[in-house]
Formats: sequence, structure tokens, C-alpha cells
Amino acid sequence: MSQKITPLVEAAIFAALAMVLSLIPDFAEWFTPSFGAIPLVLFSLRRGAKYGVLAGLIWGLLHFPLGKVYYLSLSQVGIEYILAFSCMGLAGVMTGSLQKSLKASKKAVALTFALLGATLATLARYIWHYIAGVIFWGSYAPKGVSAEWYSFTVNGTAGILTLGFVIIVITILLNTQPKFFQPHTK
Ligand code: 218
Repeated sequence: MSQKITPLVEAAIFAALAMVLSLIPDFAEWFTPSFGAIPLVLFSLRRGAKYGVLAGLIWGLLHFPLGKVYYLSLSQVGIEYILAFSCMGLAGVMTGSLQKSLKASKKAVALTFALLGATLATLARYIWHYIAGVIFWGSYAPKGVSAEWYSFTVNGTAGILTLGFVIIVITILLNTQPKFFQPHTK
């Protein structure tokens, strides 16, 4: 395959994988972690932020044809399904540092960079859900609970759980298949 289109094909595949995992039912309402974040962050660390953000955007857009969008208003959907999902690709800002560390056989440093990228991406995404939660979802807060506190607890829990699963998988993959994060080496 032409070297230029390989990362694009991978972006489509990983976005589709993320979407399949997003079809797992919300077993804990809005506290439910986002399992699709796992393949999306792995791919972003492999290919960098440019392709990562593209894959995140595709993942968000796939919610529309599949009818998986929770729609309150146009701006809410723009924030939560375009901006928030695209931000997950920001894990790829660490790709250069990660690959340099792996090349120098500095595994612990590599893991630190990978986890930093994952944390940045998850934080960026859930800050958008927090903002949307305050502005658009406040009326769903239990009686006597402020929109800010409601959104913080709901999206904070979902974000931390999501990051937890992502961290587990990154740690395993980096120790067993480090080549996944070095697509340019044989
Ligand atoms: C307080 C609150 N409730 C619900 C939402 C909506 N939300 C939260 C997290 C993730 C997503 C994207 C689909 O998984 C959505 C729509 C919120 N932001 N805040």
C-alpha cells in the first residue's frame, strides 16, 4: 500500500473500532466509561495528533448515521460529538517523544509519555462534556444539586474510569507489543 494512505486507512479502521465499543450500552447512565477511547488513544499514540484528531472526528461523526446522538441543541451536539471526540486524538502530541524513548530502549520514559498523552486527551475531551453538562444538562441534576457539581461528578467519574481503562491497555500493549507504537520500524 502507498505509504501515504496507510495511516488514513488505519484511522478509518480505528475510528470504526472505537464506534463499535461505543455501542456497549450505558450501564451506569452518564457515569459509564467510554470504551471506544481505548482504540482511539492507542491509534493516536501510534500515528500522532494529526491522524489522531482525524480518527476522533470520524468516531464522533459515526454517531450520526448510527443514530447514537443525544441531541439537546445544535451547539451542544457540536461541542459533545465533534469537539470532544476530536480532542481524544490529542494523545498523539506525545508520539514523537514516545517513539524516541522506545528507540533508545527507555521503556519507563516511553510509558510516561504515553500515559501523559492519554491523560491530556481524556482531560480535554471531558472538559468539553463538563462544559456542555453545565450549560445544557443542568435540568437533569437531582433536586438541590447545582449544575456545576452535577456535571463535575458525572463527567469527572466517567472521565477517570475511561482514563483508567486506557492506562491499563496502554501499559499492557507497551510491554508486550512496543512495535505497535513504532509503525516506521521493521
Ligand atoms: C451532566 C451531563 N450529562 C450528560 C452529558 C452528555 N454526555 C456526556 C458524556 C459523553 C457524551 C458523548 C456521548 O457518549 C455526552 C453526550 C453531559 N455532557 N453532562
